[in-house]
Amino acid sequence: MVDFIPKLSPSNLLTRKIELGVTGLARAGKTVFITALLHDLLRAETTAAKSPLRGFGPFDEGRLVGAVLRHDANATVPEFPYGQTLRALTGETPSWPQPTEGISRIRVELRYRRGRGLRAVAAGRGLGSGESLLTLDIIDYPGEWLVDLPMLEQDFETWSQAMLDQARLGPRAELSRDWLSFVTQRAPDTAHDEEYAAEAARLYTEYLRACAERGLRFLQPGRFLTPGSLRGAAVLRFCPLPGAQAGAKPGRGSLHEAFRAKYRDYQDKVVRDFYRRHFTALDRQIVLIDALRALDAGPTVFEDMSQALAAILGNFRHGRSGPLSWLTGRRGIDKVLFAATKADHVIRGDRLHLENLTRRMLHVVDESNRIKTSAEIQVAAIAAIRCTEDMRRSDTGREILFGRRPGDTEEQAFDPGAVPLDFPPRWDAFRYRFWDFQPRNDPAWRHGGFPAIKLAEALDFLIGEDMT
Ligand SMILES: Nc1nc2c(ncn2[C@@H]2O[C@H](COP(=O)(O)OP(=O)(O)OP(=O)(O)O)[C@@H](O)[C@H]2O)c(=O)[nH]1
Ligand SMILES: [Mg+2]
Repeated sequence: MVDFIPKLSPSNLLTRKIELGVTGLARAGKTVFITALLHDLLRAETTAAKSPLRGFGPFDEGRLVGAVLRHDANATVPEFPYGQTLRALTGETPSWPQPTEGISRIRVELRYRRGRGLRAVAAGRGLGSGESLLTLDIIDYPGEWLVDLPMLEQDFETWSQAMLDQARLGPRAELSRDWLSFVTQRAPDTAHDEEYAAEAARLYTEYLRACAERGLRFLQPGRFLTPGSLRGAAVLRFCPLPGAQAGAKPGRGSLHEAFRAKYRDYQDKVVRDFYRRHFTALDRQIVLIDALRALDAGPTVFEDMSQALAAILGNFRHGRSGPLSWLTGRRGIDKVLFAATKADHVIRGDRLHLENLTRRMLHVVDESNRIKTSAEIQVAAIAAIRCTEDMRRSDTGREILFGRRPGDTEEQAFDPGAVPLDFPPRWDAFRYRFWDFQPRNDPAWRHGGFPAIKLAEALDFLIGEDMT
C-alpha cells in the first residue's frame, strides 16, 4: 500500500518551509536583495540599537533566535554564491555583483520563539516546545530568463509575428535593421541551412543586445542574451521568421520547419523545465521593480518594462492556500510584495511618491486584477543596501542625497530631482536623474548588516505571520 499521508510529529508540525520567489527583470536588484537579506538575518543581533531588521516583527519582539544557512549535499542546482557576493560587497573596495549568469538556490533556517497570539497557540504552542523553525528557500537566476515565460503559451508563428511587430516599433526599428534585412532575404519555405540559421541567430542576438543596452527588457528568447550552459547549443540557432504563416504547414526540410522545431525544443526543454523546477512551488513572491532607472530612460523603456512584467506575472500561480493545501499539494503564492527597488536613489520625501507610482503601475501590470483578487498584495519602495544618506541643503532647505558614484573618490551631494506624481508619468513635466551609487566601505556593514530602507517591513509582510 502506498503511504501517502505525511507522518505527523511535533517536530515537523513546528517546521514551516516557505519558497520565496524573488522576481525581477535584469538588473532589478535580485542578487543584491537576496545577499542583503541573508546577511542581515545571519547577523541579526536583537540587542543592537540599530539593525536593518528593525520593523520585522519576530526581531522587534526579541523572538528571532538566529539564522543558519543550510547546505544541501544532494543538491542538483548550484548553491547561491552568498559568500562570494558578500565579500565583494563588503571588501576594501566594495563592488556590486556581476549580472547573474545561471541558476542557484539557497536555504536559510530561521529559529524563533513563538509569540503569545492565538495563531501561536494554533501553531502548536500547547506542544510545549519553546522554539520553532522556518525554512526559507530562495533561488536566483538571470532576469533575462524570466522574460521567456510568456513564450510557453505561444506557438512559433504567433511568437514570430509578435517579435517582428515589436522589432519595427520605436527605437527598436533602427536596432533591428541588420537582422531584419538578413532574414527577409529568404522565404520561410527555402531549404533549411544550419549556417544560415546560425547567422540569423547571431544578428538577432546582436539586436537584442543593443536593445538591452538601451534599457529595454522585453527581449526574447532570454537565453540568447544569457545562454548559461547553453552557450553554442544548436537549440539557440533560430529566430523570428518573417512570412511564417500561422496555420500553414511548413514544407519538409524548410527553414520554417526547422525554426519551428527549435522553438518547440526551446519551449519544452529550456523554458518549461526552468519554470517547472523553480517556479511552481512558490509560496510568497517579491516582485522587484527598477522603476527609477526606467523613469530616467524615458517612456519607451518604462512602457517596455511594464509590459514585460505584465506578460511574466500571468504565468505564476497565485492563490490563497486552503487549510489542507499541504496535504493536497495544491499550493499557490498567497502574498505578493511589489517593491520598487533602489529607493535610496531618491530623496526622503519622494519615497512615498515612488511607492504610489508603483501602486499605480500595478493597474497596468495586473490589468485583469487576477493577482489582486487571488493573493494578498502590498506595495513598497525599498533599498536592500542603502548607499546614500539624506541631507538638506543649508541655503534652500531642499532635501538632497549624499553618496559616491562609481569612479568618484569621495562622497558628494546630489539632487536627483523629483519622482513624478502622475501615472502614466507626464514625461515633459518632471525632472529625475538616475546615478549609480557605490556601496560604502564600512566595517559596521560587515558586522551588523547593511543599512536598508523598508527591507524589514518587506520581510515582515512576507513571512512575519508565519513566525507568530
Ligand atoms: N543603491 C542601490 N543600488 C542597488 C540596490 N540593489 C541593486 N542596486 C543596483 O542595481 C544593480 C543590479 O543589481 P543586481 O542585484 O545585480 O540585479 P539582478 O536583478 O540580480 O540582475 P541580473 O542578475 O542581471 O538579473 C546593482 O549593481 C546596483 O548598482 C540597492 O538596494 N541600492
Ligand atoms: Mg543577479
